[in-house]
Amino acid sequence: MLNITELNTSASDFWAKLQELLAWESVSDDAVFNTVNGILKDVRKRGDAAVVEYTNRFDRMSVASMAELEIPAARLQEALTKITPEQRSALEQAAARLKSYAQHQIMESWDYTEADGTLLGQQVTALDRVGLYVPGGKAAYPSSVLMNAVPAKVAGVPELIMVVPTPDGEVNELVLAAAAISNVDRVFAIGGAQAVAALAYGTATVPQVDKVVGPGNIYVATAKRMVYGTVGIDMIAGPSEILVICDGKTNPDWIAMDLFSQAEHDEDAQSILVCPDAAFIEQVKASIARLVEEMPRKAIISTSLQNRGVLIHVQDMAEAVKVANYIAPEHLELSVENPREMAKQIRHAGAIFMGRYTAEAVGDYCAGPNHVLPTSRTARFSSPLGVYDFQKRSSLIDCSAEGASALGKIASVLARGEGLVAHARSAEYRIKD
Ligand code: HSO
Ligand code: ZN
Repeated sequence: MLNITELNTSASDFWAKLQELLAWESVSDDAVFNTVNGILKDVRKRGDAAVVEYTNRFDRMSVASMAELEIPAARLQEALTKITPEQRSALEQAAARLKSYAQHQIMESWDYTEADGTLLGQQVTALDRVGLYVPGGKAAYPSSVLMNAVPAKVAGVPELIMVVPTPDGEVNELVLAAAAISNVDRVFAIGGAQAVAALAYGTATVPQVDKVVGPGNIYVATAKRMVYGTVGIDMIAGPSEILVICDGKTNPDWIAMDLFSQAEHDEDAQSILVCPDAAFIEQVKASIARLVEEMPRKAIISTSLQNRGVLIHVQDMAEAVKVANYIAPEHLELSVENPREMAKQIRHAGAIFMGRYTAEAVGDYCAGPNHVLPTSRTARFSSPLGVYDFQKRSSLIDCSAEGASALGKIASVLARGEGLVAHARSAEYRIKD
C-alpha cells in the first residue's frame, strides 16, 4: 500500500499541514545560476560558435557550424510521413480544436470618439518573432508544441522559431510532425541555456526573438528568468498539479487514474483528492493500490504520490470549494453532481474540468483550451497561455483642436504641480482662448 498523506479539515493543524505540503521551491540554485550566467554571457559574446560548442558538449553532437543544426522545412514535412496515419490524424484533429478555441480569444482593437472629436483607443498587434523552447528527452511532448504554436499563429505571429535539443543527434518525429502541423517557421536542434540565449540575443544564424515561451528543465527556467527584460517570457512553470473534488459517487478507479495522470509526469508532481466521504477515500486508496501495479511509470507515480500526494477529508462541499480556492490548483476536476453550479464558486484554478466524464487528460491533448497553465498557486494571479500572450496593445490618442485646448488646461496645471515646465508649455501652446 502506498503511504499517501491524509488530512482532515477538522484537525486544528489542517491549514498549517496543507501549507507545508504545497510548498514548492522554484528555481533558486546558486550553482545553476552561475553556470547559466556563464553560458548566457558566452553566447552573447561569441554567438554561433559558442552555441555550437555547448551543443556538441552537452548533446554529444559533432557539428562544425550552426547551419548544420537547422532542421530544414522539408525534414519537418518528412516527419509527417514517418509517424503513423493514426498519430498524424490525432495531431491534426487536436490542432484544429486548439485553433477554434484560440480564435475566440483574439483581442480586437477598439476606439471611441468624444463629443469634441477627440479619438481614444487601443490598437492590438501581434509580436513579430517568438521563440518556442521544446524540451528533448523524456519530457518531449508534441502536445506542448501544438499548445504553444497554435495560439501564436492564431495571434498572427509571422515568425515562430522553435528550438529542441537532439541528444546524440536523435530527433523526435512526433515533435517535428507537430511543428509541421502548427506551421512553425524554423527549427534549430539546440537546447538548454545556450538555446534560450541564442533566441534572446540572436546570433548570426538564429534570429533574435521578442519573447521566449515553452517549458524546460531548471537550466532553461533559470535562463528564461535571466533574459526576461531583454525579451518577454511566458511563465516559469513548476511541477504539474491536479486537485480532484469528488462527492464520492464517481467510479473510484476513474479518480485514481486521474490522480495518476499528473503523478506520472514527474516525482515532484502533485495530486490531491478532496472528498467529504471517508468511505469513498478508502475505495480510492484501494484502487490506487491495485492500479499502480499496472503502470509503466509505477516508480514515478509512487514517489510523486508518497512525497506530494494528499487525500483531504472535508466536512461538506462548501469546505471543498474553500480548500480548492486556497490551493489555486493548475488543474481542478469537479467530479460532482452539479459541476457547473460549483464552478461558479471557484475563484482560483488554471483549468476547471467539470463533471464525472471530463478527464484532465482530454484537456492535456485535444479538448481545445491550452495545457500551459499557472502552477504552484500562481492561478491566484495568472491565467492559461493564450492568444493574448502573443498580442500586445498600443494606446491611441488623437486630439481635436477643441480637445487639445480642454486637455491642455488640465495637463498644464498638473505639469506645473510636478515642476515640469516644458510639459506645461507644450500642452499650453495648444490651448486656444
Ligand atoms: N499535464 C501537463 C501537460 C501534458 N500532459 C503534456 C501530457 N502531455 C501540464 O498541464
Ligand atoms: Zn499531463
